[in-house]
Amino acid sequence: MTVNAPDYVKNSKLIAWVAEMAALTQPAAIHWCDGTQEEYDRLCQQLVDAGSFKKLAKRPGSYLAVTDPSDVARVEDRTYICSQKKEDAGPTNNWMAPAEMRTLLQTGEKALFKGCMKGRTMYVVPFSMGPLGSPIAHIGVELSDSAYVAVNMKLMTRMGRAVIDLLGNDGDFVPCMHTVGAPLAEGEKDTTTWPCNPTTKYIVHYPETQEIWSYGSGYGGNALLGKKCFALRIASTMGRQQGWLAEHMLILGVTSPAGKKYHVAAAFPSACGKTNFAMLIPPAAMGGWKVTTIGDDIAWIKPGKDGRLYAINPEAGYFGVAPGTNFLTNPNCMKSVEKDTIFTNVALTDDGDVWWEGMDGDAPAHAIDWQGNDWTPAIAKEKGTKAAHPNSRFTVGATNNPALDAAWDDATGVPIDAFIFGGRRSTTVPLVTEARSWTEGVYMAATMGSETTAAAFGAQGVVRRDPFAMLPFCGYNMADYFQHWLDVGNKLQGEGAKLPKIFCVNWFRKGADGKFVWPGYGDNARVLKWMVERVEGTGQGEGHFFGVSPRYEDLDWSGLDFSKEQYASIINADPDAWKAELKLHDELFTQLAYHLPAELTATKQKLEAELSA
Ligand code: SAT
Ligand code: MN
Repeated sequence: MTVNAPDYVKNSKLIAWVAEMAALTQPAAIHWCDGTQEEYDRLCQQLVDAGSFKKLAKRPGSYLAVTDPSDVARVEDRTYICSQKKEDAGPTNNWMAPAEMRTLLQTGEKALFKGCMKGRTMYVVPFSMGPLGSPIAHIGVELSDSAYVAVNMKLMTRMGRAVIDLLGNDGDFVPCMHTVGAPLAEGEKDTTTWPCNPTTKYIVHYPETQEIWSYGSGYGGNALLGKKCFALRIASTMGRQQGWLAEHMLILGVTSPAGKKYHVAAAFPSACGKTNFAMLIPPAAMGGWKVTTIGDDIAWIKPGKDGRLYAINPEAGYFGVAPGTNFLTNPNCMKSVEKDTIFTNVALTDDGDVWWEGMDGDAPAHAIDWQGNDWTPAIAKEKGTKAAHPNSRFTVGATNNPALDAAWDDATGVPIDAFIFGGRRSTTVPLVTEARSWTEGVYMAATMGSETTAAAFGAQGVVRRDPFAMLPFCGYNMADYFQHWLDVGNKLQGEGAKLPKIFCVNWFRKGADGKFVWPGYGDNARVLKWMVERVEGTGQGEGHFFGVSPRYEDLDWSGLDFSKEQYASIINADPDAWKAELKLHDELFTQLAYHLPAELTATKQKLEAELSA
């Protein structure tokens, strides 16, 4: 079939690839996305007509999509790193030999991608991860048979004709193949509102050839391939080769009352509050601190000529968790989603608005839950059904965010002053600790643990090691990734650069009553302020075996009633608990023994010695 490329497409590699993929997948039509608002509106209307989107009367330009119950989160057990050598994927990734995977997906007699788009339109979605033309940015092209993917990519990335123009005749791009894996028979009309393959899913990465192949899911990180697949798994391997970092980090700007501005990048596992932290509003009583958002999920960080690390947000929108978001936990987010937002798997109210557990005010008397059933508070009480899926999401462009940083789209990025690593731990890990060195900071990040959440399929609430919050997202051997972090630091230090400080935080300690002790959200600004003071060299703290933590008197308590006893219960590092914790680090290190940096084992021995002293 002819690929129907518009006149402005001059890149022969792109045209040839689209032709090859069309021959493989056999779509009924090909649509080249130009990224215009007009196109976005048309595709959304098409999704409304098909019954896949509901237009929301209460939120201008906004829609609700509900998925197949089998397709609500990332599928880590179906996610593969297909490097030539198994050890290059490492023990924490699923691996299959590239040739074997290609047989399964492309070349075998029953290859899944053969004819997988029959009866559907193939969307050609050109996108830039990062500001157009930025030296830190990279380009991808996603081919997808999902209009939901096309419109989400418009909100989440810089998408459309400008990217094609940037590619020119011979520019390079990362090819991203996606199908919902639900071909239609000759003459069959699609009757499903969420096409996907409920039984077969593959999220596949070939790091050596920098390709992504995703089959069977239409949801989030499985299908919006610029996000976790490209910006983390593929980009982490690019970064390793080229000396930069692709991280699961938000980026924020923090400005002191004196007008001094700092930049922080922070890693937390999925659904642990990165979006809330990136948009936080410091308590007014603290006297004029301000936080602005550069990104809420992913950071690409490259060393600049001055030896500092510069970060961009490769994305252009937020794909955030809805439940628990309200005017207390994240007012900027609530304002962001008032219009021009796509909601997925939240509940629909009778007056044409959305609702989720933890929204402000009373629950609606009646709603339609994410599975399409009647929902009332009484039904919820009786059957325990949630109106919104715990991993329900909103997709919204960054420009809707009232706290958007003025430099969020700057091609040079912002210089990073501090890295933060945080997990969800009800015990053991103190509110905040500063690492005494880059190596100890890397150790902290490498051994981070977190209680699992609904963002991935599987049991929730169990502690798993999640090094750098990258466990599901590192495109190569995790031990080599630790070495890469050490190498980046050592190289810059060797060149005389001042490295960002590294902090470890835990907002999630619980008291004997099972409730969170730390108020979190806006009050996290108190911890942020201490970090800034540490960067400036004015902040005080107390050293312990693990690093430096603030004493009660070192934090700004203006406007918050939080006792010394409460504070003691979340800042303490209990030696017995830590002896047990270090045993868990052993398990991780045993798993990652192949290529594990000797610097990290040495750091562990040093910590053990200090703990026993
Ligand atoms: O599904 S996504 O990967 O986009 C969201 C997340 O898990 O962080
Ligand atoms: Mn994430």
